[in-house]
Amino acid sequence: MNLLFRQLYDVESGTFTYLLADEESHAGIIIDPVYEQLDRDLALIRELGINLSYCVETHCHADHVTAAWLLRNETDCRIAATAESNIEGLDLVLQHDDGLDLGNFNLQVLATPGHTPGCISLYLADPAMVFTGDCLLIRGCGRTDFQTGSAAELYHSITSKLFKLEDETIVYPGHDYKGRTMSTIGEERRLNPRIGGDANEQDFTGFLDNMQLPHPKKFDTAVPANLKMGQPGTMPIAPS
Ligand SMILES: N[C@@H](CCC(=O)N[C@@H](CS)C(=O)NCC(=O)O)C(=O)O
Ligand SMILES: [Fe+2]
Repeated sequence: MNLLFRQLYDVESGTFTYLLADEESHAGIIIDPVYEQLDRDLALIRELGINLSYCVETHCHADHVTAAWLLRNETDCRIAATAESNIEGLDLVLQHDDGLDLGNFNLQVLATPGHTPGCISLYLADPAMVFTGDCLLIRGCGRTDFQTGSAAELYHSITSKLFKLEDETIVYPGHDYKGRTMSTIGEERRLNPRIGGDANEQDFTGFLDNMQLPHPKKFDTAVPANLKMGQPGTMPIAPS
């Protein structure tokens, strides 16, 4: 029982896309595909003989447009996300504790709101790995200053859900802006400067509420397009 696993990267937005499949049944899942990377991802899916069952959006992205709609057009995948993501036209509405069946493997949905109210993480018990979207990043976390984010909610998602996983669980985030690719729950619990070590809720929310970051460059294009699963024609300006 082998897991086929690929971590893919979009340089422009710093976004990770993950492709997983059960080598026996060929059932696969893609997590957070990027519009401009459709050809790359589709070629890989076809080369590896993956039957794509699911395309999961960890949340409604604010910084890039999803390739979900385009991928559904080309494969048998069902587009899945939470109701709280407000994404319209989903094939599958996910809730905390739902399981996504990949033959010999099962990914568990963890509701991890905070960056947005509809954010989820996906947990695989064996081999232990968690896809944290924009909840927990490597030595960081998702921002909470738009899309009705909440620093307090994010604190509780990380401490009461993600940090309850085994130390050895590998963390695969939705983004990294410094070239890092993975971490572990134990490492982040110890070393994450915002929420690890001795940091308490007040430290965490105080930091996030005062970050004053500029909005993502594609914010105005990405959010409306992603609310419609990245269907072409739904962006005010087509992605370049
Ligand atoms: N400079 C990036 C900003 C990206 C950004 O704000 N990313 C969000 C995720 S959608 C985030 O939470 N970033 C956390 C951080 O920068 O610490 C862009 O323009 O796209
Ligand atoms: Fe995000």
